Amino acid sequence: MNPISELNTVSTADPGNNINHTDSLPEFIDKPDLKEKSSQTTAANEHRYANWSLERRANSRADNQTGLPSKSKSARVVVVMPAYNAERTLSRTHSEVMSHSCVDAVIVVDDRSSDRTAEIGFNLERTTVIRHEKNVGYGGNQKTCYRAAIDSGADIVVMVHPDYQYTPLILPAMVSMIESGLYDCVLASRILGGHAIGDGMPMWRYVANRFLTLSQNLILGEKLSEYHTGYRAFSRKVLETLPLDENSDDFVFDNQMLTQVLWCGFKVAEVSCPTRYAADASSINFMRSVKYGFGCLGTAVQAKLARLGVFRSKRFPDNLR
Ligand SMILES: Nc1nc2c(ncn2[C@@H]2O[C@H](COP(=O)(O)OP(=O)(O)O)[C@@H](O)[C@H]2O)c(=O)[nH]1
Ligand SMILES: [Mg+2]
Repeated sequence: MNPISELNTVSTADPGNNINHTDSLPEFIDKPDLKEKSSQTTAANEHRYANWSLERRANSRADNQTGLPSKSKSARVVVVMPAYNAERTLSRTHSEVMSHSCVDAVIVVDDRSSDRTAEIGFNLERTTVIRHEKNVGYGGNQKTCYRAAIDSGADIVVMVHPDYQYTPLILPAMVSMIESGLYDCVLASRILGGHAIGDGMPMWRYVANRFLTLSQNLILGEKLSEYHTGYRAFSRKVLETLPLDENSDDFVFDNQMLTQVLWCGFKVAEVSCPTRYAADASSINFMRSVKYGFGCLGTAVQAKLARLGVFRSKRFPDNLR
């Protein structure tokens, strides 16, 4: 299936941005009306968001004072957000992402949400909204994200969940690690630094994360602090190389993609990332997590067997090792 062929796609007002990915305005959007509703929603929800990020931001130095190299115009940075029922948190995530001068554009892919995610996205600056005509799942959503990012000319692509669970404040650090040429992929780790439980990660999730990570490290011979973060940066080369269409359309896509990154020998870095577990952030439920966990183990075993030559896999092809 090619999800792109099943999309309604939207290009938003996009000053200074040259995304030309899509053009047909969707019938479900009436622009003036949406603008009004969107600002109402934003105002109404303003007080609901946890304030850790804003407080931290007020106390932090501006992006151009951090000592990081200033934005190299040769690298186009596109942030992609696979969105599903994210109306409560999309604007906040977006505004913090866009507060960094290193970001050129945002692509929001709405996987046929039942809320106003797409309409809100449509009003965000330098943002392209792509709306699936039908729900294809989290992995299918990311396939669209990466395809659109490549089409838009991205050199560096950062994927962050729009549920405001991961702070956009470390985005420049992630981008600069790729921009340096030292790494192809950067993972924002909730485990590295040891703050996950203090940040509110439920104990059962923490234990499952640690168990799966240990298992995958042992099976794959790697040494990552976690394989399950929803905040990752990739070089264009990674996205052009990986056979992403061979992966699931479900949540295990993330794990399969990361295993492909390792399979191909791309260099992976990790940075510590605080996480927020608030009521307005989404989290997959226990049963879906169990399915995800088995999927992760299955992915690691599959990669190991492919490496041993026991069987051939289109997901882990010999020519990419
Ligand atoms: N396409 C799709 N995306 C989903 C679905 N459920 C959650 N998401 C999105 O997937 C991302 C991760 O889901 P989330 O529930 O936050 O998982 P978490 O990693 O446990 O916090 C979020 O950006 C959600 O918007 C779904 O059923 N379909
Ligand atoms: Mg979440």
